[in-house]
Amino acid sequence: MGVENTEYGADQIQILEGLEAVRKRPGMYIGSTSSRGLHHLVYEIVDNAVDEALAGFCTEIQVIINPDNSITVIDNGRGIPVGINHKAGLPAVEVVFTILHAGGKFGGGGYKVSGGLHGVGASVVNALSEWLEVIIYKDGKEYKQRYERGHTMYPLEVCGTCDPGRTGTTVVFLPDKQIFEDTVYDYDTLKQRLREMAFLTRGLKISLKDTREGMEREKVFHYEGGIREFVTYLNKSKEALYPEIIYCEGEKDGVSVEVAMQHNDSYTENCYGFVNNINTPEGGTHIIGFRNAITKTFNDYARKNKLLRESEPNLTGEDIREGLTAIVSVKIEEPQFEGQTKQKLGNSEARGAVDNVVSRQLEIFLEQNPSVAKVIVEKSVLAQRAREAARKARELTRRKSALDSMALPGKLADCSDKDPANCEIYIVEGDSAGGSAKTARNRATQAILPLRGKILNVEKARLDRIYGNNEIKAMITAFGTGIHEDFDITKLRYHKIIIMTDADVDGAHIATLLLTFLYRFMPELIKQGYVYLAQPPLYKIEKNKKIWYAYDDAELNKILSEIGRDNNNKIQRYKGLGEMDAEQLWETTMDPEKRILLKVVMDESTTSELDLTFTTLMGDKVEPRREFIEENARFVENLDI
Ligand code: TSJ
Repeated sequence: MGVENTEYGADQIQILEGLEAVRKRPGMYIGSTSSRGLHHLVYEIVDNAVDEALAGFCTEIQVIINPDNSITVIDNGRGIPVGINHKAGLPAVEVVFTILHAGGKFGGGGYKVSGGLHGVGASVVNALSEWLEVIIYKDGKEYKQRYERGHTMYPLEVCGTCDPGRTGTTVVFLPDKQIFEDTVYDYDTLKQRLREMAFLTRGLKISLKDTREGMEREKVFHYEGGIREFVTYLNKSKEALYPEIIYCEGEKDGVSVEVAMQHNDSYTENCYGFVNNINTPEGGTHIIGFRNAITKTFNDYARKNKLLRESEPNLTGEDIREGLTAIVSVKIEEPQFEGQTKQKLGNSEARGAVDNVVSRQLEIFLEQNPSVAKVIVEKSVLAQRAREAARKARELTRRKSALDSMALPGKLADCSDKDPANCEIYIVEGDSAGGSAKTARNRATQAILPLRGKILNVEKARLDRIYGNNEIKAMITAFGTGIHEDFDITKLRYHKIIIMTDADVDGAHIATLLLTFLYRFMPELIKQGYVYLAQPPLYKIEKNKKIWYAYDDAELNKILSEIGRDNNNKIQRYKGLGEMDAEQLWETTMDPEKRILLKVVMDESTTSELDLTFTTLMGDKVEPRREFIEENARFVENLDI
């Protein structure tokens, strides 16, 4: 007894201190205790099962949302080892769940590739769960252990037998209500991330099942094509320029590289980097390596095959990436993350590895597919010319504003306060609504910029046309930030940019065109929370000289049931902002004391999905666009009601 038990006790103390630290400062380990952190717990557990798949021992992962919002994750891998880990004096599985930072390396086979925020380990999930149970199927036995808030409830036990061929790990956990602000799982959030994981792990079948009452549904993700299918998926609402998906795969200096790409007929670049299955919105060395490789390879090919005249300059990376959708996925043993949010890959060997793998294989692909090569080079040459024209247009506007330093657009009714923190600008659809807004506004702090007619769809126009567009020029000069390489957020003249459009489908469309412009050209404005949508009312109800406004049908019904449904009611449905006079517009939509504003937010955890939603909306295919408008509310969060 003696000796071993004492040591066990000492270990236990250390363990509890470790997990106590996680409970004291959960944000340090999972980023936040908001809904985002809550979902992170699932990804953390699933990541461990995906590692088992990457090691070649697991083909299927099931994720189940249980009726009580606990989560079950089941894999058919080898099962977490149950033998005693001699350093800790505990079964390996108990080490995994109770010792902080215990990775998946149990002697020898160091397959585990842990990512940035992820890979902090199952023990963190355990520490932040009211309870967690692990069941392991191995050697014809079923092993089980339970923990509560990180404390082991009983030694690992054999609780039954199983088919001798069966192996796998099942984890069930209930996130702790003492830790998380909100403990209700969102099916769509999990669905998006699990789909992404399935794309990134070719052949792995991942299913998601919601068993909560009234929400029952299920989805299976299984892509034999891996990231090739990911690219097809991202391009699904666009026209591909050629049917092939260009695919490169290889390994160098311990970095495994996988790249898939295809151009579409749009003008924007959609390249996503992943390191150990985690996306890197800030890019890094893997993305630099990819860009170097395609710039060099396409220029070499174009010169060699006389697709570019000797007098013409080289294509830039930007020219070649116009309309390019690409996934760059690397796996690396010890990733170094840099940058403000630790989302940028720093390992220099990743640059060389991606450059090398892509250069060699892309060159071969281009030699073997000359018609595809020609289409891409021709598109790039057009992009080069448009870029040159855009540069000239920009230079013109820059020179103009240098001559006349306050060259604000003529249509802008500016506010008098000069402190941006106090100031708002309303971007208003149509001249008549713009007129009412100008009359209604608080001249000190509210500026009005009316926009006329159709807003240019920046997804469907080249840069020269975009910079030549009057509405867009007016917005750029009014905001004051400049654009492109000149963009400077500290020069922003208003801390609220409020889009005010009619409360109908056309209005929603105009709002999304404006959001698309902001998202593509000034994403920082959205990221830093400066962009809002105004919410004009849908109905005016009048009875005995008293007036109510309703912002949706539910509110209309509520008001009507309160004041009584009778013939003295006058209900007006507003078809547009223009139907309101200045006073009504102020009262319902612009008065900071009474109005509803929706803040536009951007969830960066699944960048590719967000981007898809925007581009789907702007694309040619009607059906996805309608769906988007209906789901539009997903982009925005309720604000100061
Ligand atoms: F970590 C965890 F608890 F969160 C978790 C781990 C959760 C789930 C759902 C699955 C897993 C997991 C771990 N699945 N498969 C494994 N495999 C191992 O831990 C394992 C098995 C055998 C060997 C070996 O060398 O024989 C090595 C390892 C790492």
